Amino acid sequence: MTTAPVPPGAARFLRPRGHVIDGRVVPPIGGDTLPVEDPSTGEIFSHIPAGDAGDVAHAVQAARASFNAGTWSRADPAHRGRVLWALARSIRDQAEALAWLETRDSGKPIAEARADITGTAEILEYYAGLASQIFGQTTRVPGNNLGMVLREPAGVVGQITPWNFPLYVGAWKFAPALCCGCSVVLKPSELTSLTLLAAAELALAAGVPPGVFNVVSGTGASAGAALASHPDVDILAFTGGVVTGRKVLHARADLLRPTQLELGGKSPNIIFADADRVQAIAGAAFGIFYNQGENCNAGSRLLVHADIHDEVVAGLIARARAIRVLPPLDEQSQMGALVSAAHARKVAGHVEAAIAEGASLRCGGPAPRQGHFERGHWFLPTVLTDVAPTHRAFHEEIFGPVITVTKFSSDDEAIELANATEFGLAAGVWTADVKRALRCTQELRSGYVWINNYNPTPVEVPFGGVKSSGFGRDCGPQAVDTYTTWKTVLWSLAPFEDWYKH
Ligand code: TXE
Repeated sequence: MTTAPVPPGAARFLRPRGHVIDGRVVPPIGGDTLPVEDPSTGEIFSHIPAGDAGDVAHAVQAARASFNAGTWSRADPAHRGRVLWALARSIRDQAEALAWLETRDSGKPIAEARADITGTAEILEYYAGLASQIFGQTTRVPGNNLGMVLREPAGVVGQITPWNFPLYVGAWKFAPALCCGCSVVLKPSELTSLTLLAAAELALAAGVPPGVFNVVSGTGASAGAALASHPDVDILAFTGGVVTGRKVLHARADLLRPTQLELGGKSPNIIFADADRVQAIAGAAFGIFYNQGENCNAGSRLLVHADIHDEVVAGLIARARAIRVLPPLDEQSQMGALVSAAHARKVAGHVEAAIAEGASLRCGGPAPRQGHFERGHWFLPTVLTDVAPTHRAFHEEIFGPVITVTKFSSDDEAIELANATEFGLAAGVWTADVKRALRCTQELRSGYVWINNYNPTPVEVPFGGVKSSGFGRDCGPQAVDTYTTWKTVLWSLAPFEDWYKH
């Protein structure tokens, strides 16, 4: 085993001394901390500040003051772009340290953590370029008026983020918000806060003014709920589970304030009989097993044409068994540990329920408690076949390395099965037939469709869902819609006409 060494820069961010509020590292008001566990060993290797409503109020106040002061909100967009570019550069410079921290915090393989960090820099670079490309509109309107429609930064933005791609999905939120000139208060998942606390410090060094990018760590019930229900938060953006998303939306409804939600899914990955089998099997495996399946767009429901079902299942099982489930810092690791004991129990419960309902466990399940699986939260790549649309496993998000396989016999049936879910985040289609592919893009009810591909989510194009997967979009120019508001200015070019003159 070749274990990635502790990179020199990691020590600086390993034991955070506080939240990052108003340009300073601030210890939590209550003085409490939360333990940070290495999911692959169960070792407590750090502590993070346990923020509460007081810390959140402090951060929101700092964000509001910085927004009103205009140091960022009214700065030249080109300046904002240069600062975001400098932050991207600093993240690239610290890439190995950040990847190492991400791996320890989340349990994902070091190779995948490195991809997250590179992706984070790419997100920042994209929004650095976009900062000067946010245009309003002008139009002549009746009465010889000039209508100017300005795009303005939306104000103070609250962001609540998950544990599966901590820094990467964090950047999906904070990069466009900063690009637009907003001030941000971000609450990372209490399970994985290290890299976002680090990013807030790096942002300060890169030139983001104090108070513009604040990170407050803490539990969802305490810091998260306080942020979601804070009356001075203009926009709230959330990525997480459906149950929490609903709570956040209730809090925001009481305030009558806009909200963006990305809530995961139960995404179908459809293999038609004419598909390139080798590629489709590789895509199905990558679609579900990347990041231990802890992926909102995981291709968790494989739909396979009956004629090729057995061949695809055999190929998938071979792939699943070949994945190297190793300690995540091992350079050879292709799958790490699940994020927590509670989550591992939940995943195991889903698999047990599926078997009880008639599914066949073809490979995988909880890892035997021996060797490097003795401690930590391990689950092997799992394939369940004979899964019927009536089964819970067909409908409920498992969020682990578990794929269900269901047969279909016609295109109509494939599309009907694909859409038979309350979610609508993503879908994959494997076919050599252009017409069939186009029909799927039109009829699949989801925010994302991959054709002969699965998983890439480049920042240039929007990401988000329909139905219970949420609304609003991360990424692309579309994210600017979340973090800006329109202001209409009507400028008269003619003398004012007195309505009461007669
Ligand atoms: O996420 P939570 P959990 C799905 C996945 C997973 C399930 C539960 O199926 O098994 O959700 O995961 C904060 N007010 N996804 O419970 O709770 C919390 O601190 C405000 C899909 O770990 O949704 C964290 O920062 N905030 C998903 C964030 O919400 C609250 C990624 C997300 O955690 C809060 C993660 C509250 N009352 C899980 N309670 C995706 N879309 O990718 C918690 N939080």
